[in-house]
Amino acid sequence: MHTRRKFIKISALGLGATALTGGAANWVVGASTKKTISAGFSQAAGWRKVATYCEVCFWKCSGWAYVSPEGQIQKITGNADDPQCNGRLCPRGTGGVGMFNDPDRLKTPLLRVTKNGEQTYREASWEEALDFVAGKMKEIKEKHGAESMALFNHGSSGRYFTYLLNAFGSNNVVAPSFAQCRGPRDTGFDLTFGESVSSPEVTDIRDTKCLVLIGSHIGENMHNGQIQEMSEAIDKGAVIITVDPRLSTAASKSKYWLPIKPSTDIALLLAWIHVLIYDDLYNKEYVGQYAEGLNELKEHVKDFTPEWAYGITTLKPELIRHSAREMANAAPSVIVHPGRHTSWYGDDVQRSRAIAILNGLLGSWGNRGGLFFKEGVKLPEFPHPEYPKPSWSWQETLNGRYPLAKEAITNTIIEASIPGEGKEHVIKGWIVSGTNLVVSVPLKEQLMKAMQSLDLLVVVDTMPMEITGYADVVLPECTYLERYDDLRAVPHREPTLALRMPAVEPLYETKPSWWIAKQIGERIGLGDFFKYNDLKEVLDWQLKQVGSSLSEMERIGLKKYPRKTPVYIEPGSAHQFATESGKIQFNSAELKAYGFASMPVYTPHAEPEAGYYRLIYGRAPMHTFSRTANNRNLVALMPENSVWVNPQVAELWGLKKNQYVWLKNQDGVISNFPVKVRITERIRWDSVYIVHGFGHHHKPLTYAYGRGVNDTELITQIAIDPTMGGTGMRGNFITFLKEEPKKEAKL
Ligand SMILES: Nc1nc2c(c(=O)[nH]1)N[C@H]1C(S)=C(S)[C@@H](COP(=O)(O)OP(=O)(O)OC[C@H]3O[C@@H](n4cnc5c(=O)[nH]c(N)nc54)[C@H](O)[C@@H]3O)O[C@H]1N2
Ligand SMILES: Nc1nc2c(c(=O)[nH]1)N[C@H]1C(S)=C(S)[C@@H](COP(=O)(O)OP(=O)(O)OC[C@H]3O[C@@H](n4cnc5c(=O)[nH]c(N)nc54)[C@H](O)[C@@H]3O)O[C@H]1N2
Ligand code: SF4
Ligand SMILES: [Mo]
Repeated sequence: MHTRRKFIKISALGLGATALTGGAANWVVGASTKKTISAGFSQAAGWRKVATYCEVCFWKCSGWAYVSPEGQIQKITGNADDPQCNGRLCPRGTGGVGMFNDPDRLKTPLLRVTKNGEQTYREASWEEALDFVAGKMKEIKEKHGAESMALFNHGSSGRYFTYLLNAFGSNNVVAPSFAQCRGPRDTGFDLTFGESVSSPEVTDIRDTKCLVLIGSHIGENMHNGQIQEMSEAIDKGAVIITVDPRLSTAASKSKYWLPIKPSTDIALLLAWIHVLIYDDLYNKEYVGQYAEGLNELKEHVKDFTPEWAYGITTLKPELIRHSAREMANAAPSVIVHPGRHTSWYGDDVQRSRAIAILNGLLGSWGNRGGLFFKEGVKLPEFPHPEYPKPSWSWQETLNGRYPLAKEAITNTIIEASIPGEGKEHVIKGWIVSGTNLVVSVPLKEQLMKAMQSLDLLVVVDTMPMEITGYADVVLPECTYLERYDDLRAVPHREPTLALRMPAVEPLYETKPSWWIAKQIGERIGLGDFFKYNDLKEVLDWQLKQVGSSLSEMERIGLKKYPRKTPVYIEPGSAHQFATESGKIQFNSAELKAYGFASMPVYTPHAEPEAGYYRLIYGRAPMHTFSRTANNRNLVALMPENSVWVNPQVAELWGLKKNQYVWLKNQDGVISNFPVKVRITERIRWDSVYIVHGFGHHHKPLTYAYGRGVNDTELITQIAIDPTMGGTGMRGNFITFLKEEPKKEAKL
């Protein structure tokens, strides 16, 4: 069974020699051979300025692509009216054109075939590829029910396939950006305040007097608006407190750096809560009016003194006290940042709850310089028939686990795709769009087993990423610079709408996802759900409902709308939070009802054995996950990752600067490739740090292949959060191999 779907290296096929040559030529001359689209308006140099929003990460900065009369995309800049970027893009957004120019892009649909007993891909027409997908989906529906189709997604394209699946009769839609990312924080804040902090986060950093970052490495985590606001706040004298085992960029700009022993944050948070309550520093008026459960919380944290926390976190009691006092001095203009990637140690909802409670004690939500109330433009949905009601959905794949999961969990959908005796709810087909599961989801063996068991695996991507090698059908999407997409309508401080339109026509045989989803839909009898010829019709219709039009948006790119509701709590108002009682929950009845601790508790986690170091990972400013490792504009800024090692450790191991080593984890898994050693005091001796997203092992990524190391392959242990299924990935430990390991020892 395990050889049913063999991994195919697209490059090994000598595939599309002509397409590849075409690619190389286009890499040099851009899109000059292609017709450009006539919308937009003239610049002095004859360049057109075309409205877009960035897809290099999910901050979605609004910007302009400048296109020369020859049809080349010359540059991309930020839209000055956009409060999310204020006219400035980050290095990744500026380099986004490298996605369009990438010579390794997917160029035509590909179909898996067996030739002389060997599995391979052949180029296919869209007609053929779409017919194949539609045929298989119909078959799956007849045999197993529509619910047996699942979608894995990330980014703009996921929306159209979500719609397709909902119309088909399935709501098994899942994204690693929940269980592997923001899920624990969303759940923790939801339990406490009745709502999550959203994306972009509702942090009022611009006007804060004190910003507390707990493992949130803003500056390397390059969320544009946050960074701009953070430097504005620093200029205005804000105090930054950073808790990180590594001297992050943010830590280097901080008044207090708390180099915590990794995995012990909850002890620190409990001690901070203790100091705020027992030293009488919390915001009494706010807590009295808006929160409940203070007495229970006070009793709960009685013994969690800074001295107690010192023994766990290695942070000096005075440092804990002083930093707590700084927060209280700044309150309510203080933010204990909720973080974003919060699936760390398996008790992450508890940690996020502690962070939420601190914000509650300080009175930050609803006050200037704290967390604000968001508002967005409500766009009506384009009319469509009612979705059929699925007879089961992702909740059933939980089998009674993770009762607080508000979104589907990647690993349970993967698990549900492996048939087993007595398993009632089995997934038989996947559409995967905009997510490179092989690099983003831990537990590779489980993933491989699931992919081998499927009846259908469709991958929609722009690049030949690892995941494409497992597909039955690969559908090449055009990049964000070559397509219309849904309007950006995310709520934030100011309601805005932003448009993405094509700067140039799609290169090669690539197509936008809205078109792909519609084509599949029509082939499986769902034409009524796609009653438009072009997404432009949908956008124009939606815009006209909110007093604009597509032609206006093509001209301005971004439109601001006046707020109808207050940004902060109006003085004296009886504000109700979105919890059941309307009050902030220090002691969560909901957690208690499910048998979980109703207030945060500290639990010790596994420690490295002698000779091993905790593997921690994060971001670099010039890359996004694994998606940019082949982008020629961005690799010029950072070609590969390195492993950060403390000088004491380097000395112990005799490691030299820039030496290449292989990493081996606690389960004997060895990295596919060697990685450069960076010796630095900026990391604690008990941990090593690597930037996620490198070490690609798919040869068609001609630049990224073999450069650096992939953290995911070394994450073979996960700690699952029992409340909502988040997969904590930081309980893995590595050691160094100075010699190249024997081939058979590798994964
Ligand atoms: N080990 C480890 N694992 C992690 C993380 C980590 O730090 N370390 N981070 C976690 C976090 S925070 C998150 S949010 C997830 C993110 O993980 P994913 O959801 O996998 O997100 P990306 O890495 O952005 O997805 C990249 C895929 O999208 C494709 N793509 C890019 N643009 C387009 C497009 O326009 N259309 C289509 N169809 N495809 C496109 C890329 O080519 C690539 O295959 O990973 C999580 N997993
Ligand atoms: N440039 C760039 N920016 C990005 C992204 C990107 O790919 N590239 N991705 C975006 C996405 S989707 C996300 S989710 C965010 C993720 O970014 P964040 O939410 O900011 O960060 P994390 O990945 O959780 O945390 C990384 C930091 O945690 C520290 N750390 C590790 N273990 C511990 C610990 O036990 N305790 C504490 N206190 N700190 C610890 C690490 O040293 C590192 O500095 O970044 C976003 N921004
Ligand atoms: S923060 Fe950077 S990569 Fe993300 S959307 Fe904005 S410009 Fe693009
Ligand atoms: Mo994320």
